[in-house]
Amino acid sequence: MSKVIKGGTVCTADRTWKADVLIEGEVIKQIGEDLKGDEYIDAEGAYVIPGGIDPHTHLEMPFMGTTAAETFESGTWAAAAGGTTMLVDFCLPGEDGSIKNAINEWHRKSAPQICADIGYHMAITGWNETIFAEMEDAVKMGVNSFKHFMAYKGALMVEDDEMFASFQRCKELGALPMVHAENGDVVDLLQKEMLAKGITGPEAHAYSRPPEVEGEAANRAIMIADAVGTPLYIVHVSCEQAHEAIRRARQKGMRIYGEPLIQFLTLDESEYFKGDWMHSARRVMSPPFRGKEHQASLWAGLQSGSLQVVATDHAAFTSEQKLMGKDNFCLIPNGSNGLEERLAVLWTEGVETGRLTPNEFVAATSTNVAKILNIYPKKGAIVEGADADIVVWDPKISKTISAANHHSVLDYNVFEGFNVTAQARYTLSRGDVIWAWGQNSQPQPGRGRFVPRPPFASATKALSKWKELNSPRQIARDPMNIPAGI
Ligand code: DUC
Ligand code: ZN
Ligand code: ZN
Ligand code: ZN
Repeated sequence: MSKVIKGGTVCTADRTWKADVLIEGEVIKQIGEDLKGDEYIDAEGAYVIPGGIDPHTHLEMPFMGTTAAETFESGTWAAAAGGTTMLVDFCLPGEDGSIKNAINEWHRKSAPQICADIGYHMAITGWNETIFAEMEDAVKMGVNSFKHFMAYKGALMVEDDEMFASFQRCKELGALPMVHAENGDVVDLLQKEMLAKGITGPEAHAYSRPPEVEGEAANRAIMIADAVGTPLYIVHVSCEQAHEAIRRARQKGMRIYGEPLIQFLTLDESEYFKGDWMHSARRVMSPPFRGKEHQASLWAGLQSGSLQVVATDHAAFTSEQKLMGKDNFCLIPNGSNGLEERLAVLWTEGVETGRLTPNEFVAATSTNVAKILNIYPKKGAIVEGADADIVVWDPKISKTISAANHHSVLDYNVFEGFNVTAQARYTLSRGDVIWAWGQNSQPQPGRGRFVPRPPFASATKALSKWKELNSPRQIARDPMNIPAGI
């Protein structure tokens, strides 16, 4: 059975043109004019874009004494309703510390539930010989990115020497290191200071995680990556200080990637100072929302390319779960929603305002993610042979975001009341329509698949330009790169 997406305007990361898209089975067969098929999907008046890929989610994640409420089913279903056809979720090692077991556990939980495709990143939360060895197994299992928490002291945080060693291992394996950049020691100290002063509410969350602690950690991680000679992906970039570090490193030739969140682009720190405990607690995430000047910096980064993708860090905790921290802000489970809202909010606040072109929107929500995470052009592209993960994106459907009609299991929505001006008319996952606006679509758990991501080919010159010019002895440390005569 073939299908034709008919009469739309195909919009990819690099161009926009009127064309039909013919799908056969799970893949795109042809793109052209007046294509014929067994079935037709109406795209008149709409854009035809690659399905969104959210590079950063936490579904059913055990965290801070509880477990994220969004399930693999509800999360992937909410994603589909919002035009996202794949997400990349973070695996956390369990009590035994095994990476391999964690991946198998994620498969066990996710496989029967997922309505859309999924990939994994792996968290490195300690360092020993087993982890070193199992990182290779993880890569063989299709997980080629490893996240390091520089915060959450006493729980998930890794030390600098552990991070250095793990980055070296990533380089060896062709895997991408990632960091949660916040100085965990300083955060820990500031949290204690707040509590000692009797400031126990969610506003103290913002006070205890100022932009400087993020900027410091981003700089440190970048320098460690440069010492190793590896690319680095910095998750949830929220502020100018971290963005500035990324810009500077990129200018020197380093492959540093930065991921702002849709929440950071559109919600600011005033959310913590409304004098409404629950309102603020629902918006507690790390890093926290920032001032408007930081938002301007993030938008500028997306425009200029110094920041490449927009994610959600979707980690959904119910109001009841948030109450765990009612007497102590340090115990409020960190996380907020965005999986369903990411595309519509970015379109409304980015494209409708003229900050981003539709092509830049596609790059940030899909294509750049696929490229950086090494699944392009199977995902993130509208080209012949690619998976038919496609969204018929209708810029004329407006709606008001509300917990009353979202698909998340959350009892609130941090974007409550936002008016968005575009929606997914249809969402296709590998050729099947899994969501149709206004047509009472139902989730199809178990339909989604795990997408293995292969290791990267290493660049022959992974070191920064600056290092090449100024530090021959440092280059000599890399056995692959010993200049003659040194
Ligand atoms: N930050 C959050 O807000 N939630 C989950 C993990 C993280 O780093
Ligand atoms: Zn994080
Ligand atoms: Zn409120
Ligand atoms: Zn996260």
